[in-house]
Amino acid sequence: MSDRRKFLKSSVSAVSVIPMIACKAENGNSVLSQEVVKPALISTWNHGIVANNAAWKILGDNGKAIDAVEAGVRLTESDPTGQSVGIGGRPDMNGDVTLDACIMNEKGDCGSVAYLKNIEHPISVARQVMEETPHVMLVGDGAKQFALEKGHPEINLLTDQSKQEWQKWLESERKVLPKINVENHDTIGLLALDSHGDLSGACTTSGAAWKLPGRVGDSPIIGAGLYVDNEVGGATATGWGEAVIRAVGCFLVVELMRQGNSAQRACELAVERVISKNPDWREIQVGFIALSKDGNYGGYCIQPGFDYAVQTANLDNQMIKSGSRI
Ligand code: SD4
Repeated sequence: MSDRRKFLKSSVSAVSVIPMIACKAENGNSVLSQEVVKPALISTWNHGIVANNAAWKILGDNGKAIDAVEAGVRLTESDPTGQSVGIGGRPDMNGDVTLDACIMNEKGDCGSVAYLKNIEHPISVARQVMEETPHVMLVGDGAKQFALEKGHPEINLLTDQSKQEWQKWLESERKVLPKINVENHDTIGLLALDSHGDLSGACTTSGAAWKLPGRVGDSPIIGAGLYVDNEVGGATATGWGEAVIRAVGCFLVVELMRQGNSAQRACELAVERVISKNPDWREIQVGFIALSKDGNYGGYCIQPGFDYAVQTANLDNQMIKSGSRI
C-alpha cells in the first residue's frame, strides 16, 4: 500500500488548483468559492485509497454517490487486517467485536446501526434501515435480528490477531482509553459528490478498542460521526468518539460551511470547538474531513498522524497529510 501513497503537504486542497470566484455567504460576507469539481471523493486514513477506488468506479459511470460510499466502505469492512472496522476489529473488554455504522443520502435520509455483532457489513444494514424501515437507528439484538432477516449471514468477526491483542490487554493494566491516533483509530468515513452534483456519506467502525460493553461512539450518530446536507456539503469524523459527540462535530462542520467557511476552515474551527469542550484534548485524537457541494475538500485534526485519501475530477487518488493542532 505504502508505495501507492503519495503525501501532499497538509491543507493543500483543490483550492490551489481550481479557479476562485467571489460569491456571497448566507451571512452576507463575501467569500471565495470555486467552480464545481465533480465527481469528488474524500475518505479517512490510508484504507481510504482502496475504498475510493471502488467508489470511483461507480462515480465514473455516472453512478450515484450513495452507491459509491456504500461500495467503498464495504471493502474496508471486509478487510481482516483493518483492526478498527468490520472483520478483524478489536473487541470490547469482554472480547466481543461490536460494530457501529451510519449512512446519509442526498435527500437527507439517514440510517444507522450500533452495537451490532457478527455481521460483516453494518453499512449495508444501515442503508436498509434507511430505505426499508420508518426508523433511523437500530441497535444491538434488534439490529442483528433485522440484519439476519435481510439475509446478512452471521459470521465471526474476531480474528486471531485481534484476539491475541485483546488477551494481551487482559494481562496488562486494562486501560479503557486506548492509545490514540493511527495505532488505534482508523474508522472509515467516506464522502462522495457524484456527477449529478449530489452528496452522500458513510461511516463505519468497530469503535474504540477494549471499550466497556455496550459503548457506542460517534460513528453511528447522525450529526456526530457523519452529516450530509446536499445544499452545503458533508463531513465525517474519526478519533475519540466521546469528544466528537460532545461537540456534535460533523453537523458543526457542515453548519460552518453553510456560513461561508471553506471545507478546510470548517474542519479547523470544529477541531477548535472540540478542544474547547474537552479539557483532556491533548490526550485524544479527533479528526474531521469535509467535502462541499462544489467539490472543495479539507481535513484537520488534533494530533499529528491523521491522513485522508482524496480523488476528484482534477486529482488522482492520493493520500493527504492532515494539518493538526498539536
Ligand atoms: C469511535 N470514532 O468509536 C470511533 C473510532 C474511530 O478511528 O474513529 N476510530 O469513537
